[in-house]
Amino acid sequence: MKKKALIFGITGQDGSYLTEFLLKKNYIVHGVVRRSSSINTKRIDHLYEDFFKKNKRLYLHYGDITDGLSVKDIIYNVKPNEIYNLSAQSHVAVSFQIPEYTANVDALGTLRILDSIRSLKLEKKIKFYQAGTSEMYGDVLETPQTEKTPFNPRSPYAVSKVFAHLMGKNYREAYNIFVSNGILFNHESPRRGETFVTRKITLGLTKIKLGMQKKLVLGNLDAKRDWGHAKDYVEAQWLMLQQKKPDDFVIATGKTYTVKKFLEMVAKKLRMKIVWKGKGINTRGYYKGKIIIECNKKYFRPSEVNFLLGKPLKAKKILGWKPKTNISQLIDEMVTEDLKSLSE
Ligand code: NAP
Ligand code: G4F
Repeated sequence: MKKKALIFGITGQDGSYLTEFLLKKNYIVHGVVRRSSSINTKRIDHLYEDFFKKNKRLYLHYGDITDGLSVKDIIYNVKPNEIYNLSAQSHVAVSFQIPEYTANVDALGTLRILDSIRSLKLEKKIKFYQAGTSEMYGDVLETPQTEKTPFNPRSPYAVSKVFAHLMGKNYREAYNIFVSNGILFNHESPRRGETFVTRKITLGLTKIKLGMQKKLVLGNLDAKRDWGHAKDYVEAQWLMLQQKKPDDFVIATGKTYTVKKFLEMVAKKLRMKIVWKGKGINTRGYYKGKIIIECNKKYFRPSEVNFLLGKPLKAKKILGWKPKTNISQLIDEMVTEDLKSLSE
């Protein structure tokens, strides 16, 4: 019997890589797509199978994590072996503008899945993965961050994810449900949303190089992040559900860079020499004598997470996982794909 997986958030960056990964492992994959006025399946269109095809391996269902009825109904009808909850309002800065919605999706959404598993009495059948985040460490209380580092969240997004993480742990202890929480540090790819800083930089600098854009306006260039490749990180999500016992795991590269350094590495790949002037919000980046990088307070957060650095030792020991892609390979791939899509 083929294993069945159900992915909430299948249309997102991670959802698309996880779907590819599971199909290669011979799973039948079901995914939840939310209704929108325009088509939002771009990242999985290459995997789409005709509705009427026989022996299909990918099934899409309309649903929404804020709608408890659809969540329960889909779980009841699919009865998967594994559920991956990747759905989220995942933009930290946006979570300050729509905090109630963010909590509804990211915190209560997780509870809706957990309680559906419980009330449908599927505790023994389903293993559940919850997409937790390094943002939960917030204003970090220890470096590097491990599974034992206390959480100190700094945004409505991160507070909601702490709720989801703890609720997962509670359902594991109270109802014996197999719940594994990932604590994933930033992971990027050519499929990364265009308003996250790495993609904003690769796309922005590529457009500037091609003469399609004049300036790139950013926020805090001094923040440090531990950046990996999404393709590597979905493998860790799967590995967590292949264990005998549920547990929580930090997934990271163990290396951290400033946003400014990331930008410099992208510029180098594009053979652009940037000359910096000024500091903090007054930082300016010049290319061929013209200002191409500026900072604006619009892109600063009311409370920032200045520094993140993960230690994925437990994942290495128990899951046998380690990152395959370094930051230079990640940047190469992102820039190459942006150059390709902009030249088409
Ligand atoms: P993403 O690209 O923003 O994808 C989020 C997914 O959630 C999309 O499929 C989105 O659908 C879906 N979604 C949003 N609201 C929903 C709702 N109300 N009902 C159902 N689905 C909804 O995020 P990602 O980068 O793939 O990340 C996957 C998960 O890992 C998220 O939970 C994120 O918070 C978490 N995480 C990400 C990182 C990272 O660095 N990427 C690190 C740690 C944790 P649409 O396509 O329709 O918008
Ligand atoms: O790319 P970012 O928006 O990612 P952030 O806030 O770290 O969150 C991402 O990673 C988390 C894991 O740690 C996920 F849980 C979350 O869902 C998301 O995927 O910002 C990275 C850093 C921040 O310090 C931000 O202030 O870049 C800084 N930054 C500077 N200028 C900017 C910009 N961020 C964005 N989005 N846009 C800018 O113009």
